Amino acid sequence: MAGGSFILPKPRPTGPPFFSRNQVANALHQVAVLLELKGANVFRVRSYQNASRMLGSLTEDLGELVASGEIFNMKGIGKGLGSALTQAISEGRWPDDWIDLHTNTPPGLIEMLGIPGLGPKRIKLMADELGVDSVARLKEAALNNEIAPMKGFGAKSQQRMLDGIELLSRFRARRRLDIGLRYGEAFQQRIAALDGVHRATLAGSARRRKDTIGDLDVVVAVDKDDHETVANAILNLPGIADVKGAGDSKISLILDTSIFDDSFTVGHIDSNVLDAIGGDDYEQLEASGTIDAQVRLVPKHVEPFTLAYFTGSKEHNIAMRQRAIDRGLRLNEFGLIPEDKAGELKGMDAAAYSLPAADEAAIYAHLDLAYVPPELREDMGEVEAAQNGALPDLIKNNHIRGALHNHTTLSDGEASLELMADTARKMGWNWLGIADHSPSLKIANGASAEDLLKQGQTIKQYNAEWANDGVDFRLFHGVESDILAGGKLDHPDDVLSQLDYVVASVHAMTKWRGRDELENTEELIRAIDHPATKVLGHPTGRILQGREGYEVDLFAVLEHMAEHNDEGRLKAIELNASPYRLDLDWRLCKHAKGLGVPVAINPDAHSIRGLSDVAYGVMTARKGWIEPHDTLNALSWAELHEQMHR
Ligand code: DGT
Ligand code: CA
Ligand code: ZN
Repeated sequence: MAGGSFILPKPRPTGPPFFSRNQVANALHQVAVLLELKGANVFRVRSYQNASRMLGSLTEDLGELVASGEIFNMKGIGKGLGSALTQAISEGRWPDDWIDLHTNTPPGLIEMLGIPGLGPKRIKLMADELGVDSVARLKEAALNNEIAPMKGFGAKSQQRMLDGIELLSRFRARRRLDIGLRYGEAFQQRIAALDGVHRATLAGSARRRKDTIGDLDVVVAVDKDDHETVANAILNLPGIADVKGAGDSKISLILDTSIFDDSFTVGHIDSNVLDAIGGDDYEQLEASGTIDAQVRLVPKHVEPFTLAYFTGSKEHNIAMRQRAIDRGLRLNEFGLIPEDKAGELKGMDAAAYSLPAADEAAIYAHLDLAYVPPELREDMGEVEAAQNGALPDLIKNNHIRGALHNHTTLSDGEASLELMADTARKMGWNWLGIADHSPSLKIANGASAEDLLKQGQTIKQYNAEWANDGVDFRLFHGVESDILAGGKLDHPDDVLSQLDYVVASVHAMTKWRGRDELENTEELIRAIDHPATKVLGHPTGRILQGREGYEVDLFAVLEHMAEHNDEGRLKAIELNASPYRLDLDWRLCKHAKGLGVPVAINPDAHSIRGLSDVAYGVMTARKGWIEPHDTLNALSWAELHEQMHR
């Protein structure tokens, strides 16, 4: 079911049709759920559910069906529903009883619907029998063991509710970068397309490519005369679930998934990642999710200052403001203003005396700094580097020539070796590394030594054919070896020596999370020391918004890897590019770079679509000051081959 919080969407300003098919299907679904919460007749509930489902899979145009009256002949749409939909679509008004249902349902019950795996029936039961009417009350009741004894509930389902509450609160607080960007870019594009908008830019942590996003910040350049019309148009965009505050220059909103043109899906998720983020409930959690957004409208000449300010980070801003103060200037979201001219004036009045800036680069230039890319604005030495001409020349997507950690149908991947190679070639890559799971990892269908070596033969054959045909593309043959007890790898040495490389990674998370940092660090180092190991895979095992990684002293690990590299043995640290991981953390990338440990940006692709996750790795690498020559990805296959077999 497509998402949406429990709010009836506002009509779009230009109708009919005033609502999209998705919005109507969603509204019907909400009504069904609210009716069920109220304890309404099951047949009534079902008729709304059926209508919602029917609309969800409708191929005809809903607006036309309504206009022609054809809607009344659709299966499952009676006279009542037909009139309700006609009124909504052609007049932009939801039926009064739907609105009443939304207004009269206690907000605490609606909040409980957000708990993964908890449906209206059981919420009603708990409300009736225990007086549980909010998530907070539910948590209290579960902790007091009041839920388990209820008929049809039990200890297991009580625990699951507690887990769900924990998941929900984490999920509410911040969202992963991929999801935040999906909302942010959709919202930015809708605003940019409005009449009167010169420019709309996604700012804040999304622009800085942090691994998780609190809320979205959008800065919009609009002529003063157009502020009001643009502000109104923004309030009427699809996907706005609620308005928290609205003025001419600042709007605070809640967005939901109806902002997307297509219905919201999360795609394939690697099974052990999925476990950590809510399992089968995850998609529902995401589809009914929301994200807060702040929009700032400013005149064109002020916009660079506003954009710089709301891009942050707060720490970077403070460092910049201090630099301005040292030069007798006041830096804020309105301008860069000489103190002697501004005097007692404040805000926009003072900004009338601002030094001019056509773009952000001009602001940096006024402060004798080179332009600092948004990803670096974390007060991690970027201001000093910008002063000394020492900013890194950051890696970009088009520097990526290949990646080493990818799966095929030999283990738990969805695509064949051939299809993965073909896709990589079509992406313009120069090489691709295949590293399927090793035998111990049964849940990921780890491949036997025999099958692995057979895969190696196929790879040799392909490579020979390409060499023959003058095709500048090669496959590398590796394995993602589970790190076993004592830091051992998962194949005998005579198997490993036939491969190009090993990505050594930890998967027995329960065991590793139950041990202390010292033991984990020692075992990791032992696995790294194996001559076949070329890459340390997802170095902490963290799943963003899911679970913490195991304890490990990555500084010690990196220093140890640096010694190997100094002595000519390739030991790279993975930056797992899956947006669920982004592990190595960006903060440590800079450290790896400083030590001369190469970073391997790895999509950990389990499908052809998964290969493009490398883009999130590039974002994180940029945030970690990584330049092309700090990675394995920017090498040609010949260069990489040389480094691996040195
Ligand atoms: P988030 O939303 O938690 O993922 O992180 P940000 O960085 O987007 O932070 P947010 O949304 O609170 O504010 C957006 C930017 O506005 C922030 O990066 C820097 C700027 N800003 C907000 N509050 C302050 C402040 O008190 N002082 C300064 N100098 N800048 C601030
Ligand atoms: Ca923000
Ligand atoms: Zn993998």
